[in-house]
Amino acid sequence: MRRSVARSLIRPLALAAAMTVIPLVNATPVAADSVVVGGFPIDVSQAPWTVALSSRDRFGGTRAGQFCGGVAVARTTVLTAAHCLGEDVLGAPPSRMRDLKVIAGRTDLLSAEGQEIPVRDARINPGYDSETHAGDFAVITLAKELPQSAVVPMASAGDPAYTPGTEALVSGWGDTSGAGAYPRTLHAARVRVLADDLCTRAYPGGPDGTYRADSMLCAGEPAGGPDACQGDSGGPLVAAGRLVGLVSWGSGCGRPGNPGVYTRVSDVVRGLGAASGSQKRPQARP
Ligand code: 4AZ
Repeated sequence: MRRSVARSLIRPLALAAAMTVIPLVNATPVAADSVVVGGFPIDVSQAPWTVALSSRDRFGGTRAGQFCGGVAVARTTVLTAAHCLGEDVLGAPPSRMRDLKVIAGRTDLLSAEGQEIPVRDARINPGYDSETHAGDFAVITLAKELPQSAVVPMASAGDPAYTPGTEALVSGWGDTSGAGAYPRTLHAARVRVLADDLCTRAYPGGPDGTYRADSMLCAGEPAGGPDACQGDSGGPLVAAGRLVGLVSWGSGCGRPGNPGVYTRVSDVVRGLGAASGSQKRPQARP
């Protein structure tokens, strides 16, 4: 299996010292074998929870420093992928980044629409496994509130939105061609939640990662086509009005037999519940 874009683009923390690549710039292009990342342009008002993570210091200003996606789940809380905030990506821990920002309410990265909000705090899931990509989420706290209309609810375990066959929308500023065409404006693709089976078979383990049904979600079209791609990582997959996934990894983009793999949001909800529960009720259990 060829090296996945996710792994060639954004390496885990553990390998930080070995890698100095700058995401989006040195990325290995996805094979030119007629990959179609069949999305379409949208206005941010159609998916107002979609935000861009930005650092102009690190990634330059040509695309407003955009390097990953994110999603607003509360007025000051944004979720993204753990692999977006690795030291190999940022060149430093997120807490040391002086211009790490979340851009919200903006369709065209180079416009002045919406707002740029500094990151007050960023926590990478301590359980993130960079080998399998399990637990690929991080929680960002914003220095300023977003409007409530920009917030999307998270789908908990058992939510029917996770049922295979459910239509879902993935949005971001990532590669629209599979060959390194990064748009200035927000795009989306219509995909379907797929049976875990399909991803278990596509990703049984190996250099690309390992599909784990308890913490990952499989989505795309079985025949290939619409898919998330490089630069979309951390961004939202929304089904039935609720957040079910965060763009995480996959082998290439839009290829038949290689669906997109998303962080399963019910697993994030569980993780967040455990974290806040242990803070609030340290000795609550008898
Ligand atoms: C990436 O590198 C990436 N087609 C994101 C999603 C997918 C592949 C790669 C899924 O950010």
